[in-house]
Amino acid sequence: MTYDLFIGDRLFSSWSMRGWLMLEKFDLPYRSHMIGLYSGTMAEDMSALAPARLVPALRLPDGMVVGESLAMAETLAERHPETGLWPTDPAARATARWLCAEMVAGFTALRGECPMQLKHCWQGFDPSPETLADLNRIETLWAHARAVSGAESGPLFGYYSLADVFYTPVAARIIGYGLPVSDANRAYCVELLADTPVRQWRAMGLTLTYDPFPYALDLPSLPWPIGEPSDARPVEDGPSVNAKCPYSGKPVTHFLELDGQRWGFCNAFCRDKTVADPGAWPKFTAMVSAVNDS
Ligand SMILES: N[C@@H](CCC(=O)N[C@@H](CS)C(=O)NCC(=O)O)C(=O)O
Repeated sequence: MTYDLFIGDRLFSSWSMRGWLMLEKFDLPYRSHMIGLYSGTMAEDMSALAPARLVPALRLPDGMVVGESLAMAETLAERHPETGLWPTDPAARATARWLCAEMVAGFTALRGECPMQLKHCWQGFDPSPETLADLNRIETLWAHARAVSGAESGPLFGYYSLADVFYTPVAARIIGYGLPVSDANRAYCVELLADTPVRQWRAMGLTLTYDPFPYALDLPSLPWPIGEPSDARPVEDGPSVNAKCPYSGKPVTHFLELDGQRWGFCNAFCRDKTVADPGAWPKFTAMVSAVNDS
């Protein structure tokens, strides 16, 4: 049983990120398929999924297609009640549904003014009063969720649920545009973004380069605040310390250099996602530690 998930460019497609987290965070089996959001091929790429026309879209193992993130979430929760996609407590579950529905329907100023991008932390961004009102509303909803669940920090309902999935791209906007929220809510945002799957999503997004960069601002930017600074860089040749790719076990063909050592991978994508954030990949870090700590 495997789901097919259709997504757009990872650095920018906030809804795709939600769709992916629904599967990845809850250990549901899936294959990802990229749709050309910026390449001009979107309509053609989506044609087999009609009438779905936006990403994400989900194809169920029986071939049925579901569009719209909230419908995907409900479908997965119904099919996998054991996974805890929604909180188990009825009051928490109702509140989580409310937060997700309001995310889908609302915050148009924030969404329009601060498109999700996972590369820059813009400095000196000046949000409009409408965006500040959206942020205020989001903080009110998060406080309400915590009052219902009793969770003072961490996931909104005490353990990771669809509510955290739906607000992860909001966290990326708060951090990426330096938007004003309470210290506690900033810490929650950083925690969401520091989660290994989110780091992996971002690292995969960084394998693509954009010229011009979508949604660029004429502002200085700081490095993304999550993940260790690393001097990893792609290199043309080996030999590498390892003969087999840490991800697939296949012979290595693509190489990176990190801290004076060369490491190999079986394709450019896996090499480049590792260059983007080496610490986000447990199979890579375990391989490096096994060699260097022995
Ligand atoms: N309401 C939809 C929104 C999906 C959406 O807007 N996706 C964007 C990418 S983040 C998209 O497909 N944009 C392409 C377009 O508008 O043509 C959902 O909840 O899934």
